[in-house]
Formats: sequence, structure tokens, C-alpha cells
Amino acid sequence: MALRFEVLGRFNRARAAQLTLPHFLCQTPLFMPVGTQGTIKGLTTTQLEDIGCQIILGNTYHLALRPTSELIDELGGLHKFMNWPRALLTDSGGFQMVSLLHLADITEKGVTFQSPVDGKPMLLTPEESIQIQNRIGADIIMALDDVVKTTITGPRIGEAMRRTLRWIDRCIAAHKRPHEQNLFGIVQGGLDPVLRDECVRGLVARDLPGYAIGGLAGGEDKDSFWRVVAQCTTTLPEDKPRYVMGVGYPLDIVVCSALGADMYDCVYPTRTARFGTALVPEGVVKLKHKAMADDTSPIDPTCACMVCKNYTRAYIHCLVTKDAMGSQLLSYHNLYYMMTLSRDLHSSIIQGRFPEFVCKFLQKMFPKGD
Ligand code: PRF
Ligand code: ZN
Repeated sequence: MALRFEVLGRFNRARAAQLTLPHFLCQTPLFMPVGTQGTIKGLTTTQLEDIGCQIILGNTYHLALRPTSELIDELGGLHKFMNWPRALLTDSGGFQMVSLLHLADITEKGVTFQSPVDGKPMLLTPEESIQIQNRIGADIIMALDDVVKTTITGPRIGEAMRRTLRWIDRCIAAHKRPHEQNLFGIVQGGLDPVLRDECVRGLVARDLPGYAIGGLAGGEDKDSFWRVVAQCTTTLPEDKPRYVMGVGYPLDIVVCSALGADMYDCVYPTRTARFGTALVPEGVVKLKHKAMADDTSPIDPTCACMVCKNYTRAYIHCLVTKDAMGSQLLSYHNLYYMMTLSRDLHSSIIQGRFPEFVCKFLQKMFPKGD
């Protein structure tokens, strides 16, 4: 195991912890921005450090195609290649292929897909995913899982969960750097509590350094989503980190943290920035809206970020569809907002004022009369 997870404080099921990874000492709950191609679009790694990002996510599938994992390995690993001194996590690639390439096909061997480079069929096996992730060198690597949408029903859900459990053994056997990189298992099983329970027990028996809750945030209703998170967090071990994959709406992060989850990732804050949307305590501000054209206030007057200290809504409105700087400034602010949210969750849990924090958060987001 290449991590330490120390719970520093609790409030009911919520926990605040210190997660010590090979490249960084992280405070949880934490949000991980997604840097698909070895970059968080439009931001330098120095800016990411300024914002307070502790760990960022890269995708095995994208990095394996370009620049290739062999080249990253040769050049000294992804940390060095992208000049990021802090922690990194790579996702295994299966989910990205299934969600991006609708032609992907899953068999017991692995995930087959058509290469976007030359159209030839390619196969990503659990062994290959781990080998690629070992070359990339992230602090946390993810097992290859069989992901199905939570909105489908029937025997495919159980099949995918059982395959995910069979693949975890192939991933563990293929993992060559357990002292430098932490392999997390992924709980699947759709919305079925019996399948989720079987998957949790199967993964916990493998005594992995951390566990992810997968297969969510794919169009299911909030009640079902939160119920699965609640079930998994109550059955996963207390002394290991719990990561809810693909979750990034601020409200979901607050709810999942109250339910005992520790880590999150999502493209939402940076993707929505590129569409001209800023995250604020009241919800969102759409900078493209014509009302912004002569608004001389900052995006969020209560935000202490570089963008809110220096630029007006009017200026960002003017840039937003015309110059890359518009989405860069919005991405900066949105990630600052996510880091502030993570820190506030951590400190409010430690200081015993988590309920007050949640009340204030909800009152701002849903003011009376709305
Ligand atoms: N599995 C993997 N990556 C993911 C997910 C998953 O279930 C999700 C949730 N839909 C986001 N990213 N490997
Ligand atoms: Zn700001």
C-alpha cells in the first residue's frame, strides 16, 4: 500500500481526513479536476497549485493514444511530463471508451473498441490497463471495470458487477508497483442493493488501499443515486478512502460527503466554464446572458479568487465566446469555487460545525420563495 488515510474528524457519517499519497498530502473531502490529455484545459500547473488543487485526474485511454504510455514512461512519468508536482489519479479507460466510443464492446477478455487513429479494432484488457497506468505513474490507479448505465435493467447489471469482480483479480495480479501506486477497486451493481452488497464484500475481501463507487451520475434520479452512495459508504471499511466517480455538482458533493464519501471527480466545473457558466453560492451565473454586458461586479463578490479580484462580469461577458481567455478565467474561478467547497467541508467537519455549514450552503442555493 502506498497511502495513509487518517480520519481527523467526524460528524455523524461525514468524515474529514488526511490522505497521504506519494506526491502529496491531501485533505478530504476533496474534488479532483479532470485533465483528460494531461492538462486541465486552459490552466497552467502553477495556476492549479495557486487555486489549491491537491490531486488531478488523467485518463488512461486518452494518454495511451497520445502521447502513448511508453513515451510518458521514457520521459520520466506523467508528473514530470506535465510538470505537476502534486498527486495524480488515472482512470482505467473502460468507462471513457464506453461513454465516448459507442462502438466499444465488452467481453470477458476486455473492452474492444475501434481505434480513433486508424479505425482498427483494439482490445484493452485489465492487464493492459494496469500496465499502461504503471507506466504513467499516477499516485492512484483504477481497476478496469465493466460499467453499464444505471438506467438499463435486467441481467446485464449483475453480469457487469461479477465481471468487475473477476477483473479485479487480473488487475491485482498485473499491478507491478504496489509500493508506489495505489490500486482502487470500483463498486458496480447498478441500483440493486443486493448486487452492490455482493460487490462491496468481494472488493473488501481483496483488501485494496481504497474503493470507488462507480456506475452513478449517469441519468438516474437523485434518490436512487444517494441511496446507492449511502449503502456503499456504510458497508465499505472506515479506514480506507471512498471515491464517488463522475460526481461534481456542488450539491451532490455536499450530500455524498454527509453520507461518508471522501473523493470526487467531474468535468462539470471546467466544461461548464467553457460554455460561459460560473459556479457561485447561489447556483450559477451565465456570463453569456445580455444582462452581464454592463455588469461591473465580479463573478462572485464573496469569492477571493484572482479572477473575482481583478475582472468584471462585463469583461468576461465580452470575452466568453470570442477568446480563449474567457473560458480560462471561468475555469480558474470554477475550480477555485470547488477547492473552497472542499476546504469548507473539511474544516467544518473538523470544527464540529458541519450542520451549520450545510444549512448555510442550502439556504444560499435555495433561498426562500424559490
Ligand atoms: N467507472 C470508471 N470511471 C468512471 C465511472 C465508472 O463507473 C463513472 C461513473 N459513471 C465515472 N467515471 N472506471
Ligand atoms: Zn472567483
